[in-house]
Amino acid sequence: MGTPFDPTNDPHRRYNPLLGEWVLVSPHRAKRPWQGQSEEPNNEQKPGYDPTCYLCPSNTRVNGEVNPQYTGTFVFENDFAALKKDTEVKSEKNGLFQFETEQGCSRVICFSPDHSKTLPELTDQERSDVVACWKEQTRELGASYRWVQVFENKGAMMGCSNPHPHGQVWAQQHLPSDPAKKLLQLKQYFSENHTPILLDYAEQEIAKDERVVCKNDDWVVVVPYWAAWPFETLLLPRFDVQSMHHLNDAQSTALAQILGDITSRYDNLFETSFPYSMGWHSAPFDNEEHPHWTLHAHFFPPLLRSASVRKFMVGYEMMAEAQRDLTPEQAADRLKALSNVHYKQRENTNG
Ligand code: H2U
Repeated sequence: MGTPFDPTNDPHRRYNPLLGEWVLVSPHRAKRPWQGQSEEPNNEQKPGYDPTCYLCPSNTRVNGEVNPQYTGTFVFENDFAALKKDTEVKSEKNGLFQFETEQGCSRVICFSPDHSKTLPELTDQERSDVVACWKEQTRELGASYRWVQVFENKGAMMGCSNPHPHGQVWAQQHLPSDPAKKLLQLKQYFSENHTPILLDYAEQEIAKDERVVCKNDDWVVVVPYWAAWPFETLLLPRFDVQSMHHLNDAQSTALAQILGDITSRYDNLFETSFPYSMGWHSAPFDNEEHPHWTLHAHFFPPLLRSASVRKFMVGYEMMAEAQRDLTPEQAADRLKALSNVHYKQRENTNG
């Protein structure tokens, strides 16, 4: 017989009830040496305005259109949209060969005219304007499309094509694969427990206090028990709400505050602009009630050990299932111990 199971050291699998998938946790692997790829952290101070940036106010985009002299958020139709609203509706199933056309739209959302800033470096008021913009886009696109995906790719490591602070919104007629899986899981839990899983989960995480990174009266950020990415977090409301555009003013203000908190902690972790993909899951827009659904956001950041060493989701993860090294509890402890004041602001205050 081996030594008794130690979750901080021994391999185990954790269940993700949102997707019905498992994650392999191998904490002992965090100690292994690394001689692989190192990313080049980019800590260079950007100018407030970059004449060569496609997203800065009054600059000309790739397609020749000129951006207005915007002063807050600015939304435009993606010049290289992945989805088009007028694609002919068509589907076909021929044995193993099945397709359906998709109608939708993709837009770019500039968070600020200031090229040098990122979400954590904006003021609470400026972040509130971003939240208002997300709400407006969700409301508008939800009137025409079944799924509205608000997201942000931050940093070149996550495929972001431009350092200007921006995100995107894509909307489409069909429910994409992961939200479709999630919908089934959330419905299943609700039919068995008569409460939304994510409200139960938020309450239980707050009570346990093992994976909570930060919270305010309306929101909580946790490293989920089933996190796959090293410093993955889940941003949850502490009240019943299905969609982004249903947030009231106080809830939106509290959201702007906690967004500043978690993204500042992320940047403080390795004192670098922390890359991630984040996105919002509002309930599908299909004219049905969704009492099982709770609005939430995922942050999927790739960095593992430093500003230059990332987690690769490759071989085993591509072929079998997600795998992580440090435990979610260790990741939460690291993030929780950090200041929520952005390191650049501290440097400025300290002269
Ligand atoms: P990402 O950095 O997350 O890739 O988002 C930037 C988007 O901006 C990208 O999808 C679009 C790209 O297609 N874009 C334009 O629509 N017009 C431009 O002039 C440059 C970039």
